[in-house]
Amino acid sequence: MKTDILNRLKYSLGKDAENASTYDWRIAVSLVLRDQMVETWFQSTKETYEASPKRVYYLSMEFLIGRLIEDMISNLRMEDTVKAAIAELGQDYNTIVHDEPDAALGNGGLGRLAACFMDSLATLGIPAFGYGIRYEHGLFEQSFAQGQQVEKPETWLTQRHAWEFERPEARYRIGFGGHVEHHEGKAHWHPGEVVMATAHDTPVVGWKGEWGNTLRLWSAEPAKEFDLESFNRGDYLAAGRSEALARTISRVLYPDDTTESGKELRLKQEYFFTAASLMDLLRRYLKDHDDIRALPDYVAIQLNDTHPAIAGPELVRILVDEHAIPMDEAIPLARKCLAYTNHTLLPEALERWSEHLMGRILPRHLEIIRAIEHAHQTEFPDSPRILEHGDVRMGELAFIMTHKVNGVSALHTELVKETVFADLHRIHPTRIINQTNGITPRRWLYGCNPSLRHLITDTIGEDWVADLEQLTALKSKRDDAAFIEAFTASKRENKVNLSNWISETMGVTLDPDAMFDVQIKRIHEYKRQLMNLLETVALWNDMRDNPNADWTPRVKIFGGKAAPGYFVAKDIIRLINDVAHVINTDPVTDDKLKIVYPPNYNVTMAERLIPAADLSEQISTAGKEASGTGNMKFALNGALTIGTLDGANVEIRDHVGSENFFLFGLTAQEVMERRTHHGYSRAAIEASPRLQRVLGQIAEGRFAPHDPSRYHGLVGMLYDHDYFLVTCDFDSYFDTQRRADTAYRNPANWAAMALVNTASMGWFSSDRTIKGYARDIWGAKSVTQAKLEKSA
Ligand code: 26V
Repeated sequence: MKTDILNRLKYSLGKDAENASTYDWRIAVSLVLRDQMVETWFQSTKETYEASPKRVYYLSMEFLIGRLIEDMISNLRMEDTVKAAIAELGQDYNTIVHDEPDAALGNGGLGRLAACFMDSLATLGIPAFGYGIRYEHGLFEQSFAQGQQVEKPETWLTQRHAWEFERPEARYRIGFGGHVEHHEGKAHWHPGEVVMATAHDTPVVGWKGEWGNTLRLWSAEPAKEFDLESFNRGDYLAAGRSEALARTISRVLYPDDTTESGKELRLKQEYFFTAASLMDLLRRYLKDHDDIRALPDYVAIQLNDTHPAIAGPELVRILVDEHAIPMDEAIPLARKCLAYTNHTLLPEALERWSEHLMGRILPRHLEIIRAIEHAHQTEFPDSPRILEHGDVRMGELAFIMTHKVNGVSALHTELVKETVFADLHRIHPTRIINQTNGITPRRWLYGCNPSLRHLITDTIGEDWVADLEQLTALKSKRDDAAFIEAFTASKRENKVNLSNWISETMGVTLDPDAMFDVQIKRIHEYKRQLMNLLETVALWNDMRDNPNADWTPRVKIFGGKAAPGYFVAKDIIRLINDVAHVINTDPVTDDKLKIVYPPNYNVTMAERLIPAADLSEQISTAGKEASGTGNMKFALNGALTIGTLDGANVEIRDHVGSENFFLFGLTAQEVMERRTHHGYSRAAIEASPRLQRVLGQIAEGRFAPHDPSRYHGLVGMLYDHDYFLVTCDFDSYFDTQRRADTAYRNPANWAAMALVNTASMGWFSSDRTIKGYARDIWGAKSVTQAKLEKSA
């Protein structure tokens, strides 16, 4: 290993050990690890060609993978070797590992789910490709200036990306615009603009390095590199213009996960990566099959939300225009290959494109969408329409063009059936199914929580890493005082580590024995960070009223970004920081209450915070959070949840037991009902003196003395249009928090409850989720499993 690293340093980076920087060392180590993966990767490709199984293609606009180096080291089981080599080379392992920038190619849950799925597909030995976009700039970097969010472009690619292989041979022409000609019943699309999609492959190797799949990300390049004619004329700007325009397509990840709509560039990104992915998978298919009609037997394409929903019309276009398959046959053939996952019910996040824009950017596709609409209306005259009020509705298009539609938690799937797709569900009653989300135990326990990992492995062996249900064996330790003590010590170690990091980076001193209460996720009104903050102020008031009472010390930790154009979310961020400033400098509550909000929450920060949490905040307005996956990560790492009956919280509570979960708040049904009451929020505020007091303080400028009207808008909103029912759930939330305080005062009992959480979370492994997709949607098999069965 040492020699390999030094060789890489010398021959790939042109450096010797004396002059190497941390960056050089990190790239050298990464390249050595990448070499190790390549063997598995080639072997998997070879076995896939031999077995000719069905392949899975996961199309996603986002893959929020974070850092890869530790994943690689642990999946390859090389921790000891790598650590020893680095130490012998006189370097520091942690410094090297922490030098890697996060690959932040996603906004939140949807992108992180795609990353967990890639890990599980590889661990299960299912032949699969992830297809997405190689954004030059991932999700923006967040900092705070006087408490307000400031966004800076993210620049992970200014450094070399050690894990990828550029594939200059995998290049496709992607057309936009232009016009369509019809002669003799055939359509000919003549695009007005062409860009090239070039592939960059990152190997994804599963647990124990037994199988490797590919994450193939497309970057956009000009079709003709450079306009020499303009250059020679001396028009240097024109010479570079078309190049710049083409590259714009993969330049930046859209940072808005709900309200961004109607943006031409976004539509181009969607078509760009979808079309390139389909061309690529069809080329692979046609290399060893000649019957295009057998495509569904070999290809399963999963659409991660509607972002790649243009895959339906695009596949039909290829079948009809390039393979001369009649339209009425092409539509069901395409449908058999495609499936769609819905990740949100928020109306503002349901994609729609104006017909006008669609016709301008993708004229042939608009014709095909009309044909799809016509065919569906003919068969089901009372079907809802894809084309409505001059818009193309991507949800309806995705539903109609796929053979399975899934929700991401039991509750969410029922709501999908009852709300967004109620009419389509009546027409196609077996199309909608549930696949509750999951998380990879490799990153979210083995990798991020070494102290707990060791304790578990010492107790039940190591097979849990690829078979998480084995954690149930830990339930019997609930009454084993020595084990509970070790479990508590592991949590405390993680809390001390986090406290050290907070003190170094933010200068705030935390008491590791206080309850660490964590809410980390995108800032959204429906996720109700505001309710958490109001409860914090109410608790502070009570503490100040009665400073000598026996309080349970708390640290409230927030993390998350707001979309740059989401002004209410940005006000909430500012208020958290303003309140933190006042509370953290109050001598009366100094040893009882602290608020910390480290900036730039990302995957790496989640890996630090989750293992150190005692209490997990999952407090969305019931019916709004499709699933949540952070909720699973916390419970797996031994935090108790305070939460509503929303998304996967419902199933987590079923698994861990209601006595080990702090439930509060209105149900999804009650939420819908409450909204019909006139003046519900004013009534709730009037009924709660505690809430009234807090809102009064905020409105008066208690937390912004030099700008007292700063939060009038926010407070006014709670009085008059509290759409997410913060006011209605406030009292029950506050009371439940006090129940958590009381429980925390009995540490052994708290630890036993936390242990039951860890021990009960096996079902939430993304390995279980992927097995469900493979069985119920894709009809795909594990090649490694088949090999095992054959040799048995
Ligand atoms: C929508 C849009 C709209 C157009 C602009 C860019 C953009 C980017 C992302 C989205 C989709 C947001 C939906 C989403 O992230 N849903 C989350 O999915 C998680 C995985 O299933 C789930 O756990 C969360 O509850 C759900 O909010």
